[in-house]
Amino acid sequence: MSKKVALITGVTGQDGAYLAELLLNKGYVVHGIKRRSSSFNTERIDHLYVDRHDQDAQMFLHFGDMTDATSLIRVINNTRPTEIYNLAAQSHVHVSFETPEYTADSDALGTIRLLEALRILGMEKSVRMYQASTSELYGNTKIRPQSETTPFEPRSPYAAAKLYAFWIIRNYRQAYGIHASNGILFNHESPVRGETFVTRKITRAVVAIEMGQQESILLGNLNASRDWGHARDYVEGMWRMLQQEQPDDYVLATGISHTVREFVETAFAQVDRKIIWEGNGKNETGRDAKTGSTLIRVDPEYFRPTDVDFLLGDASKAKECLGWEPTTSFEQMVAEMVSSDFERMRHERRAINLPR
Ligand code: NDP
Ligand code: GDR
Repeated sequence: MSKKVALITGVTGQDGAYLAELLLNKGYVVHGIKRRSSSFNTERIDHLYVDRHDQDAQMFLHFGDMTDATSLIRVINNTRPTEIYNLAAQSHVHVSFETPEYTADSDALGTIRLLEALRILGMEKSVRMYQASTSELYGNTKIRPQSETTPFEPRSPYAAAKLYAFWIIRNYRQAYGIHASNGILFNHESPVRGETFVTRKITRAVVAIEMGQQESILLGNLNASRDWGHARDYVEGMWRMLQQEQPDDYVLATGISHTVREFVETAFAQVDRKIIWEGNGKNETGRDAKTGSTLIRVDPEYFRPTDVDFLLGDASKAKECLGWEPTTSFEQMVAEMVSSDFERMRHERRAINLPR
């Protein structure tokens, strides 16, 4: 039997790295699209990559960009995938308020460029496609928990762009019979989560404070609540969606929501620090219960023009149809992230030979 061939856009990102590893372990040939950058951007997948001249090479990288249709057509034509995972996106919600047009270009129009590339190449009946949709689509809906039938209320340029992508996937499924599925994924994190998302920002800060390299951390909305899972579990769900006979849309979530404040408390608990909160809103601070030193400060800079207050997912459909369930608890995930950041920072210290 010939090998399955996957193409991953956004292969250099958190999910791209976990998914590439999963697919390689399943025996796929994996092609990834990476964009040109002035500094190295393949750190998350370097451990998976072997030189393409090597006989054992199963993973290949290609330059391309979601804003450049010609590059997408060329890569798809050259690689002839059987499955496409569209993970590439300007994925930072706050940044999308600063770069709304670019966010729409890469996240919304990028998706239609991929779909059209399949039609242009006559591959719309032979490829299965996964679209990285998001719980941000629900915005501040009052319906809890949120499932596949909950109406969307996007509250950021990012969410509005992803809304277009969600619907164009559905439309092309209906209009042209493309096997394209939306995964409506709630927040998922890991040790390789981007450093500016709140979870990784916190776990890095816990370690930097503990190692005496930083005194405190500046954060925004501590009351926002998210349904946080582990990226390793969620990429398994993506793959399962494309193994179904029929394309469909599925929520992946843990069914438990925690505030940013609780994330902070759980992360500092890993180093035996208890936080005492004082003040409120934009004047709130968090102090170390033992030493009294201020570890958390709220900075209005990190508040968004509009934020999403509370997300809680209902993944019953994925459980029933895909047999998918999260395997990592919130506490396990936070512990893994803090411990990995410790390892990384110790290694960096050694590398630059700082005194201990
Ligand atoms: P990351 O931000 O870690 O990765 C995004 C990837 O997209 C990176 O490889 C990035 O490249 C690439 N990229 C960005 N813009 C372009 C472009 N114009 N052309 C080509 N590639 C581009 O995101 P995650 O891995 O966390 O998320 C994966 C996808 O899932 C995203 O679409 C995100 O919006 C969505 N999502 C994520 C959730 C989460 O909690 N993680 C939840 C729900 C949806 P580079 O490395 O060069 O920056
Ligand atoms: P989110 O993730 O917006 O949910 O999008 P992020 O970690 O950026 O924010 C979560 C919540 O924390 C609040 N917050 C802060 N956020 C950041 N980044 N930095 C801070 O200092 C800070 N302080 C408080 C935010 O206001 C927000 O309420 C992520 C991305 O991965 C999207 O691509 C994905 O679609 C959704 O998750 C599901």
